[in-house]
Amino acid sequence: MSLAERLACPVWQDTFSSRAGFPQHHPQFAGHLPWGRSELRSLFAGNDLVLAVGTPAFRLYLYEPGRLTEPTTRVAVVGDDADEVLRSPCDLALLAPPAAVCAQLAERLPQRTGTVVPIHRPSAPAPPPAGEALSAAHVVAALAERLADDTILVEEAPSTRPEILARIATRSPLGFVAVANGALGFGLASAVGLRMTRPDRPVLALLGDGSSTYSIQALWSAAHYGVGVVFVVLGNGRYAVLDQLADSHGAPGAWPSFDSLELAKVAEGMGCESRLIVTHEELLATLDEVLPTLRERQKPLLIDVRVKPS
Ligand SMILES: Cc1ncc(C[n+]2csc(CCOP(=O)(O)OP(=O)(O)O)c2C)c(N)n1
Ligand SMILES: [Mg+2]
Repeated sequence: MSLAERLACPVWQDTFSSRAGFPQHHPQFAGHLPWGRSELRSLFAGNDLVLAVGTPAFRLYLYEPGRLTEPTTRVAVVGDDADEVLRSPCDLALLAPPAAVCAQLAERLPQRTGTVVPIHRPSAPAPPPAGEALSAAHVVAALAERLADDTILVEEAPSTRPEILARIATRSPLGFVAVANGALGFGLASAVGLRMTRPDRPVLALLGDGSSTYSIQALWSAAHYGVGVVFVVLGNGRYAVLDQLADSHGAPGAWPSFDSLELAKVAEGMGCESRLIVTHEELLATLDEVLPTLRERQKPLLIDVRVKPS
């Protein structure tokens, strides 16, 4: 943070990051990098130098032709993972502990001036009209208004991730945990492990319904060992992100939707209490009741919120 403040520059979080490397309520936090080459290239076009700290340059998704950055944008990488540093296409690569390098640079560099365009955070959506389903945005917005700053938010909600990153500012170290390579099954189980090792921190897992099933048996462990995690499941009844990908290629996916899956009942079968939420009033009332218990709670709870696919 001291280096960023010395440089007075925007700070971006890398794509598909499994942690937040910078406080996201800081006025220099600029947002999350896009995962396509062309967007990345134009985003950095006005910058003559990009310094990637503790992350490769650059983790992207789905191939697009072209350069990663314009020729006028030089890239330096500082990291302690030799493989990632070696693989990063850049002008300067430094294999060294990132924190120490940043501290040294901050000491040696003169103070610069500059302003960073404040990040735009969407306002909470209006409640759905009577009889209409909730959207994932309702759930994320309600959480954004209620989570304590030191909450560990475990994310494994593929189609809702952009919504989560846009609405929830991570404010503390370990405040955001996800799996960097996109392999499902980490979220539910890791939330249990995190709460066991950090009982001083509130832990909430925000999960897709499909993703929840990959390590659903961790609910039994949470119940058995008295682990106070709240799992909020976005029950859209499908692999929405894969459906979107299939649609973008002009063909329906080969996989079925699973509207009949009742995760609240599965949780009960594992000895984990559960709630099924359908309306906006139920959502707000349940979060108002449950979230204040997050810090002290000794048993898990799964909240299955029925949402329409986004
Ligand atoms: C172990 C594993 N299997 C399959 C996939 C492919 N995959 C990526 S996203 C996804 C669907 C996730 O569905 P859900 O959790 O319901 O989230 P939604 O897209 O509905 O938001 C799948 C199956 C994967 N990433 N990892
Ligand atoms: Mg889903």
